[in-house]
Amino acid sequence: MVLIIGSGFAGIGMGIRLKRAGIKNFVILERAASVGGTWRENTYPGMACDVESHLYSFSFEPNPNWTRAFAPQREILAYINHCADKYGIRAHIRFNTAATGATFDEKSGVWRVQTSTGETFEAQVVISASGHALSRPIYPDIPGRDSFTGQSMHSGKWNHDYALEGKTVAVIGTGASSIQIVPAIASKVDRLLVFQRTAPWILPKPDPKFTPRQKAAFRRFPRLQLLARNFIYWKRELLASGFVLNASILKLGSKMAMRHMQAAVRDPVLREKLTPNYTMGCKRILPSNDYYPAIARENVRLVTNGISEIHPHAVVTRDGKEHRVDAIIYATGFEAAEAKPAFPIVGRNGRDLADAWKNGIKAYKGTTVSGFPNFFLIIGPNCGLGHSSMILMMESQFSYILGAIKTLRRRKLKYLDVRSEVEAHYNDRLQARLAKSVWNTGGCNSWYLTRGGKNTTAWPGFTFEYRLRTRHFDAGSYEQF
Ligand code: N01
Repeated sequence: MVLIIGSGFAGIGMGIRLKRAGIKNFVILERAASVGGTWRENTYPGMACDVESHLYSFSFEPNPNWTRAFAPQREILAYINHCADKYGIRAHIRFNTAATGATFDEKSGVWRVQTSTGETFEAQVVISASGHALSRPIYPDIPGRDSFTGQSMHSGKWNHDYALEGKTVAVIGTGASSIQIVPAIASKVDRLLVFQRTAPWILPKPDPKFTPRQKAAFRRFPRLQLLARNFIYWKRELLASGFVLNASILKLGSKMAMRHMQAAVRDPVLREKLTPNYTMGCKRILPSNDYYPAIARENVRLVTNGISEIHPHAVVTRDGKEHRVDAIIYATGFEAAEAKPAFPIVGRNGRDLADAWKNGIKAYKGTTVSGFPNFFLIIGPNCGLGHSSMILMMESQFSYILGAIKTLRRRKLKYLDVRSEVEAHYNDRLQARLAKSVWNTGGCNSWYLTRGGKNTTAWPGFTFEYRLRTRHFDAGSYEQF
């Protein structure tokens, strides 16, 4: 049996690929009551994908009905549900069932996975599709945070019962989530204080609505949609050249971003505050047409003095000023570079994955870890992209994992375990490449890096390179039993 953990894009997509390969004996564990992963959990106002939906969707399931170029959260969630239904994946899912522990039995070559419902599943193959990188919210370590008596919420855990109308609201953080939240709530609240530590690079977002005629054309001529997808794909790969080859495209992008900001913001002091002080691309480049106009509104203030503490009714900045607020929204991101397994995963010789990762998460091709046979990660370490759709990476991994499962079956093996020297060599080369990338050299701190400065999240290349490397399962890199 194959056991998949998680029913977001990764788990549903993997299930579809297994079914299409004729493998029907699989179960998907889902801790919640419905599918969707990050697109189910994150429901903050203004939430949309920041990659165009024609690309941010499965290659085998184009959707001609996207209402606009960058679809909102509810459409993406509906798309995942549609995929689960169309391909008959729902019947394989055990809802409200979280994995709580997994132990490999070397003798039988079987993983025993315990769940929150008290069951134990036995599986030859375990696939972690639980989006370990961006599913656990981070709250900043600000003194007095717990003393706040107003409403606090994280962008990833929005409280829809709290009415923002007429309130004075603080948003802490100016990353991908914040720049979507701020414009969505600026006109609703009485006053909005946006606490910025580092200014983001923001580019215009060409986000047209698709007309009924365009949608009909996509339906009638699927090749047209494929053409649109390919155009977006190559445009974005061009951007990757800036990240990994330090190509001049980022200089061009920086000029564009500056013009974009200056067109919306007239106040020179505010412009100064909004000007990033690091190389574009070092942090995720954000697309938005409405963030700068929102920041320039009368009822919105950009606070850049740095937060020193939080009082029961206020956020206090380093200049000693108390900013009284009714609510604090933490748009402060997720554990990514420092992500640890959500539950104990015990491989060969009783070794825990948390222990194997104590000096930072790492894997071979972001998918397998030496000592943890027949255990696969989707969007594991160093699979993240700064420029394109994560679904491209997932689909590459689906093929690679399927190749491994087919090898197990064809060769009648108990298990495959990536050779430790292969994994080490892969990571040495990866880190050497990353050392030259804009994430490591661009003069910023970001969630791509651990506190010690190691890049454990980003893929240092083009997505087609990763596709080529994962196209065939390289059984020779694995110990076979
Ligand atoms: O989190 P972030 P996010 N005081 O880590 C700030 C994905 N995503 O939730 O830059 C003040 O990017 C921090 O400041 P600094 C996407 O991959 C995708 O926005 O560290 N500020 C930063 O501004 C994205 O990259 C979509 O100085 C503090 C912010 O909090 C990832 O999720 C949409 C602070 C955190 O930004 C995470 O995005 C949304 C403090 N003490 C998100 N501590 C798509 O559309 C932290 N900050 C696909």
